[in-house]
Order: sequence, then C-alpha cells, then structure tokens
Amino acid sequence: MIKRIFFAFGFLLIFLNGPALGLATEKPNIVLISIDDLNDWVGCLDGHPQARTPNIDRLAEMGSLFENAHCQSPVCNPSRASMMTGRYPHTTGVYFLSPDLKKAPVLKGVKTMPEVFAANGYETMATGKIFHGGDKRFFQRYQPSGGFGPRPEKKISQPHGHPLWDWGAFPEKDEMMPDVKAAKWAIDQLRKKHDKPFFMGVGFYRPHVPMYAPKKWFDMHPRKGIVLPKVRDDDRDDLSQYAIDLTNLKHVSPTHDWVKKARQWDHAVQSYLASVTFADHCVGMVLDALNSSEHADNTIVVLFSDHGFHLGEKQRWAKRTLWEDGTRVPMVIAAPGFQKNQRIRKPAELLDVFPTLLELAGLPADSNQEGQSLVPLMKNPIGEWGHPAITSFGLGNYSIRSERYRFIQYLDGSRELYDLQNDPHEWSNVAADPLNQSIVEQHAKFIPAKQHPVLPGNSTGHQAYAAANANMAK
Ligand SMILES: [Ca+2]
Ligand SMILES: [Ca+2]
Repeated sequence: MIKRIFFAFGFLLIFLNGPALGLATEKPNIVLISIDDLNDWVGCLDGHPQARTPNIDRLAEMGSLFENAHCQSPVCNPSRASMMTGRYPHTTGVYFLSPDLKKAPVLKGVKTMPEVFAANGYETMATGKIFHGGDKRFFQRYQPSGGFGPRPEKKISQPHGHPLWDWGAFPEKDEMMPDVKAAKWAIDQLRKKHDKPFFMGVGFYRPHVPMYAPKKWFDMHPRKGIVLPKVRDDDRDDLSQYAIDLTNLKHVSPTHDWVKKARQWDHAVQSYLASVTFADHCVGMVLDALNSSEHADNTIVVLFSDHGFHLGEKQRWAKRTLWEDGTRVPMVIAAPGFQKNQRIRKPAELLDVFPTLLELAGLPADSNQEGQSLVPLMKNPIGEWGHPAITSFGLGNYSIRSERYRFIQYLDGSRELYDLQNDPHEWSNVAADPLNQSIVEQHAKFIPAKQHPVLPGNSTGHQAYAAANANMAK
C-alpha cells in the first residue's frame, strides 16, 4: 500500500514538474535565435505595411508573441550583456557599446545564460552574433559565420560616415551571405543526434548595416511604391534640449536631412525591408530543419532582436533612443506544451528571457536576476502583471513602458509621456498636461533608485551622453 502511494506521489511530482515537456528527467533543448537591429517591421507586429516575414510569423503561430517587448538598452552591447546575465544596465554600469561585460566588477563570477545551461548538463553551441563580440568565451562550441559580410569595392548609396553605413543590392548570391552560412551550420547541428540536451544560439547579422542583401530580396520590395515611415516635421518641438542633444549628437549614421536631400530615403527603407526579409528567410531555414528533426517536440525556440531602429522617425536614423522605434523588439517564445498562436500585450523585457528559460527547463531560479519569468503570462496572457519594461541610455535617462504609455525621464529632469493607444507614433508629449500627473507619477516610481555609474569607455553612446551632459551644465 505504502509502495503504491509512493509510486502515485512520485508520478504526480513528475507530472507537476514537467508540464507537457515529457518526463521531468528529459530536459528540453533550446534554440535561441538573435536578429541584429530588427525593429518592429515584422509582419505579425504590424510595424510597416510592406514588411514580409512569413517565417517569423509562422514561429509566432507556434508559440507566444510578446507584442509589447522592449530592450533594456537601445545599443547592441549593453542590451545583450543585460539579457545574457539577467541584470539591468543600471546594475552593471554597462550602458553603451563599451566596455565588455567582463569588465564590469558587478558581474565578476556571474555566469551568462549559456554558461548556466552548461553547468546544468547542457551541450552549448552557437554561431554568429549572440553576445556583442567574444561569443567563443561563452559557448562550448562556437562557429564564426563571417560577421557583417562581403562589401563592394565602393560604397553603393552614401559616401559619408561610418564604413558600415551603406545600403543596396549586394552581393550576387545568398551563399555569399554569412547569415546563410550560420543557418546551414545550425541545420547540421539539428540533424545530429545529441547525447545531452542542447542550447544552441543562432545569431543573424541582418538587417544591421550595411543593409546589403542579394537583389532577389530587393525585388520583393520594389523601390517604386515603397511606403515611408510617417514623420512629422514639428515632432521634435516638444522635446527638451537635453533629449535633442542626447539623440542627435556625434552620430555615425547619416542625418535625416542628408538622406532626404540625396533622395535615398525610399532606397534605405527598401534596403532595410529587403534585409529583414532575407534574415527571415534564414530563420525559416532553421525552423524547417528543426520541425523535420527528431528534436521538434522537445525544443523551445526563442527569437529576439537586441533593440529597435529608426528609419527617419523623429527625423532620426539608427538606434540609441528611448522612444518606441528604439526600444520595441520582436520577441517570440515557442515552447512545447503551451498554447500556440498567443499574442501577449503585457510589457515584457529581453531581461525576462533568462529566468523564463530556467523555469521552462525546470532549473532553479536565480534570485539575483532582475527579470521576471514570463511563464505565468504564457499560461494566462491577460493575468495580473505589474512589471513595466525599463530601458536606459546612460545613468539618469530612463524609459518606462507600460501596457498603454511610455514615460521618459532624462538626467536633466525633463520628461515625456506618450499615450500609445491614441498616439502610436509618439508625436504628442503630454507629460506636462495636469490631467496626466497621476499617470506620470505611477510610471516615475519605476525609475531605479540605485543606479551604477557609467563604466568608462569610448563609444558613440559615451560621446552623445557626455555632450548632452556638458550642454546641460552650461
Ligand atoms: Ca544591434
Ligand atoms: Ca512630438
């Protein structure tokens, strides 16, 4: 009798611990797909009417699409460092493109996401860009894919600025693109037998500049008839000087004025859309291989981008802003056993991926991590959720994104509030409206009380931040 009760209890434990992921002892595999600089110009996110991403859309149908997901920093290095360690930039001091996360004293001894999975019996491997440089340090096996890829002898569309800042149809064949090499490497791994559960990172470089892709991807987005983002000429009139300085200065990208005068706006938008559709094709290669493999029923797929990207909105290009175009990212989590085709509107953060994966894999939570597991939302998308998405760009500059609003406070104390329900382009800063004061206060209370100083480094972010602060001090 006792034996039978024991047996039943044991069975119940297995059942409770391993929700539809098979037995508790059988850990799920994880495929983490990163797309560099992809904003919300994705079919299922509706960010641009001509975005074509059938494969990301298909992945969203396989799982949960977080429609209101945001990066913790609108720059590659701090965004990825934050996500892969589960700590905010304001906790580590890694706010900008430098320094490397290993230089942060707070992160001494802290294991990154793949290192934690390796310590729990996983085989870890990656290709392309998962971290911002030095991926080899964090995975048991790493295959470089070739970075930003081949370049033409001469820039195609704009002669100025940073060497990476260019766009146009190039090179001739898909096979010449590093992202295709990355996808093929991932496919090879998925076709293999693995003795242990695996954690595989697949990091694609497009649509990051240079916005080059073979011509066939451009032909899917004919330049004639390209829809330009909606931009209001007076949009910046309700910003503080500090906000203008922080998002304007020392920028590597061409200015919006140059892009318009050179009649390159439609071409750059076309190039971004083509690069996105190309990257989506690479995602599709990996999904096809996974779905036809023996790992299909026991693999969690996470897809994310590290931050957004402006293509003229607010008279601005590239990243490094606290507005919706800078912070909103595609984020999909498809896990076996969960409801498919869910759209979740509650704010989510890239920082939440780490604790979510720990819970999905049945590994212990780490109370030092600052994100929230999203599993409760995957079980009940409209459940209680008290966490806004927090993004910073240098100490003192914060965006707080709730389900409906975006609140921004800069180091000089200037504030912005946008009601995205009525103002999806964030054109009207309504922070000063007396009727909105309680909304402002509700959001302002999420600005972190404790903020780590900016760790020194030399980057465009450091320069813009220093210039804005110097101007404020005058
Ligand atoms: Ca990036
Ligand atoms: Ca405005």
